[in-house]
Amino acid sequence: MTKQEIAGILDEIAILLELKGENPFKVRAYQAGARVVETLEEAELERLTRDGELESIKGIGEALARKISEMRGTGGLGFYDELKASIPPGLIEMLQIPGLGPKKIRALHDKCGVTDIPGLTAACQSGAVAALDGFGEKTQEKILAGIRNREIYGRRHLWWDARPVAEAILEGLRALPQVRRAEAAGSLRRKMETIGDLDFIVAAGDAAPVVAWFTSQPGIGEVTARGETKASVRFATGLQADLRIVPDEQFVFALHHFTGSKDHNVQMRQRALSQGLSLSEWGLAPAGGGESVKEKVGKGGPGAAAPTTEKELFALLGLREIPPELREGLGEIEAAEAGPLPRLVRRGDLRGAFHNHTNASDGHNTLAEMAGAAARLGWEYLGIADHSKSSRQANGLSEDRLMAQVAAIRSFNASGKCPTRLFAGVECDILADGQLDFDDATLARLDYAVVSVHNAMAQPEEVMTARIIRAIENPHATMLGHLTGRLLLRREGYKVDAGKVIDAAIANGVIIELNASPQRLDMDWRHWRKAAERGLLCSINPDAHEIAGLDYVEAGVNAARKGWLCPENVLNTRTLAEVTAWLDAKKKAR
Ligand code: DGT
Ligand code: CA
Ligand code: CA
Ligand code: ZN
Repeated sequence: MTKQEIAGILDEIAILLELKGENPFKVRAYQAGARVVETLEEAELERLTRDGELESIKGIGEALARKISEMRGTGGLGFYDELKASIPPGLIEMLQIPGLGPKKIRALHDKCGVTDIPGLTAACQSGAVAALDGFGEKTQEKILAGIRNREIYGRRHLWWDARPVAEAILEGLRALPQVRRAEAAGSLRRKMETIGDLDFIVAAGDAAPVVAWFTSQPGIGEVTARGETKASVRFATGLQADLRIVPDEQFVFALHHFTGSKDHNVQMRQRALSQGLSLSEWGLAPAGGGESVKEKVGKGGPGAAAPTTEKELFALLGLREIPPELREGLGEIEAAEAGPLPRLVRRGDLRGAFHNHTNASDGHNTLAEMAGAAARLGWEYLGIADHSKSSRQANGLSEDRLMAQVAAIRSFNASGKCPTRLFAGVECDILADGQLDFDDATLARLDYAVVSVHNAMAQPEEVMTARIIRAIENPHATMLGHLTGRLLLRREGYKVDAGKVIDAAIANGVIIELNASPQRLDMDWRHWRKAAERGLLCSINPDAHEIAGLDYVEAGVNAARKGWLCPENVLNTRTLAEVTAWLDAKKKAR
């Protein structure tokens, strides 16, 4: 365990002891111990532990010394585990409620019998908390508000929603005269589908004005931390943001470190160590010796070749540059050692998109409006895929209405009004038994069909898997829509065996879509690398229900890049002629 981790556990022990109503002196001893450990250098802590001399330090007694040695030696602490297990987990969770400390929680437990947050909510609503000594109406209100906020603050945020917030901050930071470089790091930069908090790294000569600017932005609900070179804020939406300001020469190291992921960082540090180097957020320096990396930085040795870009940083460790999207500790370092990484798909590679709705079903724009928007994006083609009749909640099309739309599309193309060519398709429901919502004769009149599950989502995994595979085996199925039907941060997907569905899609020459709607991003990027290697073709589908929805392809491209997809893995990077030929070949194979 690092000294920070040890200090963290000691602090937590103090809180848990307080929660149990232990002697305040004992509580304070752990808090003091945590402060002492924090101020030690790692190497110093190492030596003291090894030589059994921890007790020689003021503030660390025999019992504490034994516990620190145990944590250092085993990476755990039996005492802590037992302590934690002896307290109802609901009480520990209550610590997250703003304004509720261990003493108050203890009183609520002893006098109201509260053991968890739902119980506390009920006690507040009944007025029992207000009646307690030392609580009152005001405190009761504050606790209820804290419980509500905890739910909002604890939430993650869609990348799509966090991005504009981050861009505005970044723009503002870069405009400050003190700021030399500024970047967003963390999961936002890695293009994760959801974001815990924003992380900004800034190189600036004078940090104070940068901190002052950052903590006074509109929309900030609370400044949760403010230091000389860092600050944290929480916006009214619950989204939080961390700022770190570093000297120029540390910028690239801080940017790399705080971009993460943690797994990627751990592997990078191991790689550095195997080359006799120590990599950290501060720099790259020779490993070993008593100095901390922070002290060694810039003192010569291999690390003296100070990189100013991540490309140079990777090169110092014998690696090609790794795009942030791939930094998940999933084999990217091995790949970057072996040679250049694949040329990942980019938004500019897309020449059209297939899964789009119009106001014929549940979309908001007309065929012509959608086509016009696609033309403005420079797209060569746009596939229309409105819902089929069983999706009544989405105003799904009957055979007649679908055929009327096909006729409208054919005449729109023939009119020459629009440079973007429309394809006539459908998002056809996969019925509960795996049959499609339209018969063969109807489907045969279309250019393609996206097949999707929209009902009977609670089927057991085996049933759902067989159902979807049956649909994939239908010769009229061109691509499978949203594999799991998940809605990020809102609804789990239905249970389905992705591996078996991928096998079936490859065997039948069926595409699986990467639904690019920012709250879907389904099939998940974690499946794509292996699936594409085995020959699965992807289509990045915006599932647009209005003109603005076409832009969702950007979120889809993010996920595709995280899945190591290259242009050749994605159908809608192909030209109109290539796509037409592909669809024709698929029809002929029936
Ligand atoms: P998030 O905010 O939950 O969406 O995910 P991240 O990846 O943005 O995580 P965050 O904000 O906690 O930290 C930003 C980066 O800083 C993280 O990706 C890697 C680095 N980092 C943070 N804590 C640690 C740590 O304990 N060890 C290592 N190796 N890196 C860390
Ligand atoms: Ca973050
Ligand atoms: Ca953070
Ligand atoms: Zn759908």
